[in-house]
Amino acid sequence: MVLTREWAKNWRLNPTAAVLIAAADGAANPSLASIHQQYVTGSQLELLTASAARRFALAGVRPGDRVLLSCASSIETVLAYVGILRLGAVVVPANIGYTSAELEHVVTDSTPVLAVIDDPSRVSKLPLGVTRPSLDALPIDTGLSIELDAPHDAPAMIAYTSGTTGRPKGALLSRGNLLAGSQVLVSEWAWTSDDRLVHALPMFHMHGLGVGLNATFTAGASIVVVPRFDVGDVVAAVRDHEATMFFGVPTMYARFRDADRLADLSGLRLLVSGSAPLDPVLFAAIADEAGQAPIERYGMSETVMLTSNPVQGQRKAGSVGRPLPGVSVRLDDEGGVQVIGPNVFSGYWGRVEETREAFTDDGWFRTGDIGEWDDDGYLYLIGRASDLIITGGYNVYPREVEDALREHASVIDVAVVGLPDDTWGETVAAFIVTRDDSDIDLSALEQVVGERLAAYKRPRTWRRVNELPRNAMGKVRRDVLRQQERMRP
Ligand code: MLC
Repeated sequence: MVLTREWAKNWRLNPTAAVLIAAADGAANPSLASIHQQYVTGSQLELLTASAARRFALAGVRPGDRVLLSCASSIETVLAYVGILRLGAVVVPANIGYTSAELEHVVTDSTPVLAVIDDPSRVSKLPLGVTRPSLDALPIDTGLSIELDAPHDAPAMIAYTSGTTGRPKGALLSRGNLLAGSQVLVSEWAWTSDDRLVHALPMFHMHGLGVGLNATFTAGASIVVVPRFDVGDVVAAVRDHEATMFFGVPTMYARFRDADRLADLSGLRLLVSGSAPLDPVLFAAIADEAGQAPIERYGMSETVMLTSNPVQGQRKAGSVGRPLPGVSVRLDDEGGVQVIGPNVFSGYWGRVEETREAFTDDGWFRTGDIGEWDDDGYLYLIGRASDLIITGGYNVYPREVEDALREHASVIDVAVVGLPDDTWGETVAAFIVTRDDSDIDLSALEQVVGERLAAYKRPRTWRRVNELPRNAMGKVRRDVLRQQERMRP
């Protein structure tokens, strides 16, 4: 399916960097390259994504229909993603690490007509079936014309995010939201068609999709996709593809530090860190060894990106920077961060009540984060209104883990908290009160969470306690649990 270019034979391609994409159609710019020495130019990308859109259309997908996308990063994943959007259908990304139960929830809630998924056996009974990202099982492309002129407010993505109220809910983003989110980054980060981004992020969350892919296409730039993050593979991709940018979560930079490879990022024009707080000590190590301070920015599934440190000007450690142009950010009386702008989603799919609660009466979205400004207008995130844990850039809501644990008969009370960790930022810990003062049956509890929750949500620390510390209102004192853990010998 993907065409081979003659000149590509001379291109030094690291076998572990799977894909190079350039949306730009410059003669010198390849569009897609794979470990099999396959390249796609900008015009081929145009044809292949139109073909993907036509295949979806022939299979029966209509504009506005939801299509589940749950795939590892690859050429085919990118083509399918763009194909769904070109047809005017709605992408529903799902983490490939979700258990069957988590995937089932997303399917039941978003009612996709079709699933594009690495392992088709994981989803059943969709109206138009299930296909692999190669799309070979879909009808042959007949040249049917795809002329999409969808309005900006047409839905484009439903991004699932867990919450304080139990099961994950889908943030509904329009085409205009995604476009505004990527356009502003292209201008703020001075992205040009000469840029080449090493993309080692998952292609099922806002960081990898809304920032990595969308902004690259908006800029007409290139991507080297590393299908699974690995320090050596990223270094090789940077070197072999003369990359200019790398975006990562702090855990990725911590792994560079631990491997003593930060200096290998020094040739890049831009290093961006997001999805979790970047420890100022790690910030300083990157600045020292990679020769430039990383750009910290702030985003969410519901909003694409809100703020960023500047390309030109001071990049402050511990700050997520200033509001992006066109995006307004304010703090309420308790420091709660609120946002309004063309990037902000319209609500949660099918959840009227939760949508109403998420917005103020005058239309600002309550992010759930607590912030403060400095005198230069830089925002610092100093806390969270919810008990959200961020581990390796993934959000984990304690409520979801606690609910899973309560399913086990021996658990009579439980609190899940985040413990600080040098590599993961935070790790998940469970404090459990068991029936009859019995010891924890660890393998039984691990089985309970293993059946219900993706690996990143599962506790890594287990403690049996006689009772949970509570305040006068009966609310669990998670700070006390964290403090107790710090004091442990
Ligand atoms: C993997 N594991 C994790 C984990 N990732 N556990 C906790 N937290 C995580 N983030 C589990 C694995 O399943 C495995 O479990 C064990 O940890 C060791 O796995 P590993 O091989 O060492 O991990 P790896 O696969 O290398 O993944 C680490 C990672 C990955 C950092 C590359 O977590 C990652 O890609 N993170 C980025 C997440 C992201 O894109 N976030 C953006 C959200 S959008 P076991 O049981 O098998 O041993 C957003 C908005 C914004 O937040 O602003 O960007």
